[in-house]
Amino acid sequence: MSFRPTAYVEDVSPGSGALPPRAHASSDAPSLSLNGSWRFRLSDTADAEDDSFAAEGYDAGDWAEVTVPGHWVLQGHGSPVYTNHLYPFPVDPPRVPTENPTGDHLRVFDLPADWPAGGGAVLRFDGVESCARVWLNGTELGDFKGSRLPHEFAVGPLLKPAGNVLAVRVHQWSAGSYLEDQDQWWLPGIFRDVTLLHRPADGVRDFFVHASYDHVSGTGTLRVDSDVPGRVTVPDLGVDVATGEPVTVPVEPWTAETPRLYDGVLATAGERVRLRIGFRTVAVADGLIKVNGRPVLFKGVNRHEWHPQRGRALDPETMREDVLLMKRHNINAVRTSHYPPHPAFLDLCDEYGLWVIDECDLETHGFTEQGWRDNPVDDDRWTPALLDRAARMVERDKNHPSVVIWSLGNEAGTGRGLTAMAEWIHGRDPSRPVHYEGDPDCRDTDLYSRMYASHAEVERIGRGLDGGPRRRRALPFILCEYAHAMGNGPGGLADYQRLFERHDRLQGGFVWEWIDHGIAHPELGYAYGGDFGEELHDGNFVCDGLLFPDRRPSPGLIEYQKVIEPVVLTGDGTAGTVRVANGYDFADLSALAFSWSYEVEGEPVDSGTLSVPALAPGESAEVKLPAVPAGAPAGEAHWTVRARLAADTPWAPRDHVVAWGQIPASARPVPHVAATARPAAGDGVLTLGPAEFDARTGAPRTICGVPVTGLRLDVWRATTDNDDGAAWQSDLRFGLLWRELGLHRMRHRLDAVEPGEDALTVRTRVAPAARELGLSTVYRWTSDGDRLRLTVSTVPDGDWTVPLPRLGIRFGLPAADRVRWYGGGPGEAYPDTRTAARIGRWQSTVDELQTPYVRPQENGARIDVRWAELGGLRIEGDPAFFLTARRWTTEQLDAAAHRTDLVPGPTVWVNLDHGQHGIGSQSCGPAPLPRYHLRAEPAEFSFVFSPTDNGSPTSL
Ligand code: IPT
Repeated sequence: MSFRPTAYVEDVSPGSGALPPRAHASSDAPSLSLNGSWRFRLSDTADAEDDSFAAEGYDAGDWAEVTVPGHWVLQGHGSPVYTNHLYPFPVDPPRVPTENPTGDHLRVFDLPADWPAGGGAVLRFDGVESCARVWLNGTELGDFKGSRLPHEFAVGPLLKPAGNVLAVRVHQWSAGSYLEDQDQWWLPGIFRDVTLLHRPADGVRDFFVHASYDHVSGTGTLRVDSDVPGRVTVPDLGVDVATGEPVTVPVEPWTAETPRLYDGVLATAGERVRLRIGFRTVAVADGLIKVNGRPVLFKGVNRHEWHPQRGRALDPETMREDVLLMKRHNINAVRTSHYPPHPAFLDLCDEYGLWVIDECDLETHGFTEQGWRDNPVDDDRWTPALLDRAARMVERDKNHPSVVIWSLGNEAGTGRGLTAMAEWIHGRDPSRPVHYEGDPDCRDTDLYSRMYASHAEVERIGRGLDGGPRRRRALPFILCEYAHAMGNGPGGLADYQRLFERHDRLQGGFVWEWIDHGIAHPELGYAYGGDFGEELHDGNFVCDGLLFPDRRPSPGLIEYQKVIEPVVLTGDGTAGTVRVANGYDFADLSALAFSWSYEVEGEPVDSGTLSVPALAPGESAEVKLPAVPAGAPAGEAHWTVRARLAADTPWAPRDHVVAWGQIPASARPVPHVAATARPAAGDGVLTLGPAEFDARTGAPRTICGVPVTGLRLDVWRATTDNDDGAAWQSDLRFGLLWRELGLHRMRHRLDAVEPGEDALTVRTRVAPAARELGLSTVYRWTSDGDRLRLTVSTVPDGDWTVPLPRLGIRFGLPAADRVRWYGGGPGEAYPDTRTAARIGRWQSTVDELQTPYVRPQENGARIDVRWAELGGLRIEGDPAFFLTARRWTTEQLDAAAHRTDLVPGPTVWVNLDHGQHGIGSQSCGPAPLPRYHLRAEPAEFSFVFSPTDNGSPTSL
């Protein structure tokens, strides 16, 4: 028998046999989940011939089993493939390769004993990638494409009380794959729920809840249109009306900040459907996106569905965890990049309050490789498939108050098909604006949207100086993607936020992206592109989230949380007040309780509550701070003011900190060491106060009794994904420039060791091979007999046009575990990722200082450190410094591909940095702003070493 490709797989049509799309609903009609263990057989090709398995009585006893929902490639059958925009098959639409992994799925089920005799039944698939053909009891129901969209089949007459055989053939590749070229793993399978729904006679079919809010009168107008007439009741509002009939009543509006939902029921003769009604009105008016008459500021994220073991087959707990994490981190908006999510996710957004841009399952990015030639979205043959996708999204999700914007898709170029989708959506649901980023002319859209625009460009757009077509100039602006959260970063978030706050037209943005798509791997920790031997892949570009794959927040999320906090608490310490600004769009501050604490050297001296008026959105006030607590010790002091939840909310308990600010109260005394000790020469050794030096090299051997190795100037960092930049970046990519210059292999030439009257001076020149530029570096050691001071002076010579990665010293300690410091914390911070660093006293361990980026890279610096204690040494900085410590060298970190490559050595390597180059977002977006560049300039910085108070080995 020769191979014959299966026709429907390569057909541009959306499929055949499925029912028209309708609203997702929960009703009192019985249903039967068909999730669970299914019989499974994998073939290499989509062969038209062998469909005998679908027949009743087929014996699948020797087949494997898979869990539905799930992806077979994550269950031991075949393997995942990651590409960003490249199609992992030849581009010849709508044809797909002969090698087309095809999973036959079989499930035998009985109807529950109480399954109603009358009525019909519908079989629903909430998501299957990428194309499926379905049989029930040997009868073919049809086939479908549109992976992240629901498909239903009428099956009533085919059902039997027992022994029903459901057969589903799933093909990894299909014509639909050309429309699903999102930047993510290709993961075939039945990855969302399969459900059998009883359909009572006279049951609800499709229905559309229109619930608007008039902010002038404070009333909501409700009208529920239904294919099957019935009645609509909302007990809390005293509403009892016929479908199709509008009713206006006083209501509390729904917003993401105040997600008021009213429970209701739509009842037809045969069925009762639960309604969760949120009254709100979305409009683009006066060039702004307004909800309930007020402009909104999106503090958003792009959310792909991801779980490190289950891929895109998310369980309800994981979805809830995402929503809770978002709410707790001050995020107020989600773009469902780049496909409609599992329907339960939108229920959670309604309930907890998140603005949603619901995006259609459409991306044809790979056609960019051929200048968009043959792009399906500009080819009329594909338009029915595009319209089918638009309708399946809108019809399924139209009753969610959280969905405020429809998005046509992502990165699909431009074309008539997109216009057809927009026209259809505008006609079907005029109550929501339409978004699409890929058309700079905004022909089909109601907002101007961009991705990864630089700060400067965003500012121009904010000022209305961006020009462009007339239609676009009148539109509000969002960044549907910005701040690429790949690896260490993103940098520059605070600078974007200040622009959004300053210019009305800028209505915020959506960080790319929510979570790293790392796949849990027994040997590698988390796998990324290439780890499954893919012939084409895009490496760790798939790990670019604010959460690590296990949903632990990365420093980027902590930074974002601080940058977007809804209350801004500021002050410079001169006025004895704190300025409190309400940054909510709808809520006043009555849900928050404010407190102050007065800290000296990071130790709380006194604390109390602060009474703050219930400021309206946008309002601010100067609030008096108390008098400085009597008897407060001398030293650097701060007021820390916090805004906490005054009561439990559904998303966080009472006392959860929503916002905080620090106000300096008195400055830090600079550490001083009198240079009274004199270097003394011994047997190959120079002694100065508590330190011993190699007399020949001037390098310290012990400081305060602690052996110290390799102390020297250091400029290298293990380049971050943002340092390295994306391959297509036309701007300077610092990581490459640094390596080209040789900054990762600096040589240290010793010029002089000069013991003097009151100092030991060591002169060096630090420079890379093959280059004329270098850093003349002088180490000057002084001591008062007990403490040791190192002052490093460095002067660049040659033509330094490139900033430095870092500038400081590094050295090795034989042992260190516990770390204490006074300065910025608790987490990592760099010059443009430092907003969340709070000045305080912190403790950690060397291991916990490490940030577990999936691809190892520079990480873990603590900023603004005044003093630190580790390994028996106390180190004070003049000025404050960045502290990094780890059990491997920077070079080992730089060479590692996965966390499992990092093997702790016997030495703890400590970096004390005077400066660090900014982080930026160049792994996809702009490099750090010039003000965060670490310019090669003359610099001088000091460290004072002394033993820790309890410097015994046990406290190391
Ligand atoms: C942008 C894509 O829309 C998104 O899916 C993701 O790939 C992101 O980039 C990078 O992680 S497209 C960008 C290349 C402009």
